[in-house]
Amino acid sequence: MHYLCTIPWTSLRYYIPLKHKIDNNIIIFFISAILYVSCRTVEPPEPYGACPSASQVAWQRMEINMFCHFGPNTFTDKEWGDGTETEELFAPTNLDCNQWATTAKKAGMKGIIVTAKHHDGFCLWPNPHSTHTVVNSPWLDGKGDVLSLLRQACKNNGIKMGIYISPWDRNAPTYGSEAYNETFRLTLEDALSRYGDIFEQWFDGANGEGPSGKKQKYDWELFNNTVKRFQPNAIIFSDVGPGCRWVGNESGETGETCWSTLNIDNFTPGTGAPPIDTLNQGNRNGSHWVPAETDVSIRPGWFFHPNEKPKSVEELLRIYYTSVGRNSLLLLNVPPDRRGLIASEDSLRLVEFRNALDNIFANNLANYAKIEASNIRGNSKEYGTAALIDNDFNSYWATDDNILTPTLTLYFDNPVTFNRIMLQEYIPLGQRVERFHVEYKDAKGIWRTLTTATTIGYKRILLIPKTTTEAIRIIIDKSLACPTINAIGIYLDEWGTTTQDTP
Ligand code: FUL
Repeated sequence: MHYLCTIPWTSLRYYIPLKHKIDNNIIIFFISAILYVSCRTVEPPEPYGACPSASQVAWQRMEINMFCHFGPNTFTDKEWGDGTETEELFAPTNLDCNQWATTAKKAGMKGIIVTAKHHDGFCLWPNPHSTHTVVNSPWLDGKGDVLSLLRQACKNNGIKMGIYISPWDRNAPTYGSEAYNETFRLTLEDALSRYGDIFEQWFDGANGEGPSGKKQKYDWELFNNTVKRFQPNAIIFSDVGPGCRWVGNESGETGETCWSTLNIDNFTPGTGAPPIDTLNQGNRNGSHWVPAETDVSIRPGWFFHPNEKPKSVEELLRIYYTSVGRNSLLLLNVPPDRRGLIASEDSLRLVEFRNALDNIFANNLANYAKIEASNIRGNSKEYGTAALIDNDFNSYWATDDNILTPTLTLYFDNPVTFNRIMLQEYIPLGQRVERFHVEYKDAKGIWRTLTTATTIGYKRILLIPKTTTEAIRIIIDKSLACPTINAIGIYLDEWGTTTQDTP
């Protein structure tokens, strides 16, 4: 809350007729009048529509996390096991979760989600509700526990831990009957109660046949309630959340329009999910806050295959722009190999990727601009344009409630050359901007349109041709409520993803 206390105390006496003896009542009258006019409270904007929980905001701010697909498929060179694989197969020679966590940390990732149980049913931890687990493997004489090692490694490196547990189980004898839902609940309960805080529970919507040849009717309410009971702050991933949603593809492509809100009533993960396009773009004014998570692998497969190669830095940058840069969290899969280590090719690639990101975003040209807004909420400094470049997530530029199409103009003393524009909405108050465009002043001083775009959300990065100018303006063309923007960035990416220059 901001008070416009600009009372000229020292000069107050000049407002009072000097030839009169100063009467206390006159002073009180003047002070009250000035206080009334000057000390108006500028209220923050009301939240708009479905808004994120504190855990969802913290989750979104993680931006890039690591996915680790690891299990029997790593040893059979397959993507899906059929559940008949012997436990003997699981024999990593040098498993080191610390290496996973340090790699994630060097890559600037904030969390790791491991496939504690994939569709083949094998459990990477000693789950007492199954015999198809590490206990019956030769690894560490059956005394190993990947979740426990990962927990420790994450703790050592300040990384959060999440787990993928597939409801589809091609090994569980009860799969396809009501009894399986209870077995799955106990499995979840075990994994979620033994290893401390879990930031994300990943539910795969896949639902095929089990050993009996039958499919399972999943009790999603039971599964979600179990997560909520043991890990109340965990973000539950599924096609329809409730914590975050699948983005609808595995190629790293979030919709250019991407609302974090989604209508989820009467939908379920898997075949009962909304259409792929809806998952990709969300619903404008959707009933719940269910932001998009973009899961994609650094290699062609999810599991490690010796003949596959990791993606190039250019491909990873493209994925960054089409995921984080489109209001989504990037969950990048980096599969450990048969030793139980992330291959050096992959870890090197991740470090190169991180260096590229750090270089691109090191110099925010907006810091050198004079930024003017067509409207500032209550003319208050608190909601002024300084908030756009102060690196404080909780401060933001906002307009008066009735101003839905404001303009921000950035003036530079010397021309700047750039090809990326980054904007962030203050999502604790909801997602508001529906459409905007960007203009630049050409050498003749004429404003020209550079690009048009739709949603912003937590983060939007626009890729534009390389442009040199002394002024840029961002014009919000449509907003569901007064815009609340907490950051602006103007950058030059020399990696060459956009080479064309603006004439
Ligand atoms: C899919 C699974 O079938 C794949 O094996 C992989 O785990 C991917 C992340 O989700 O639904």
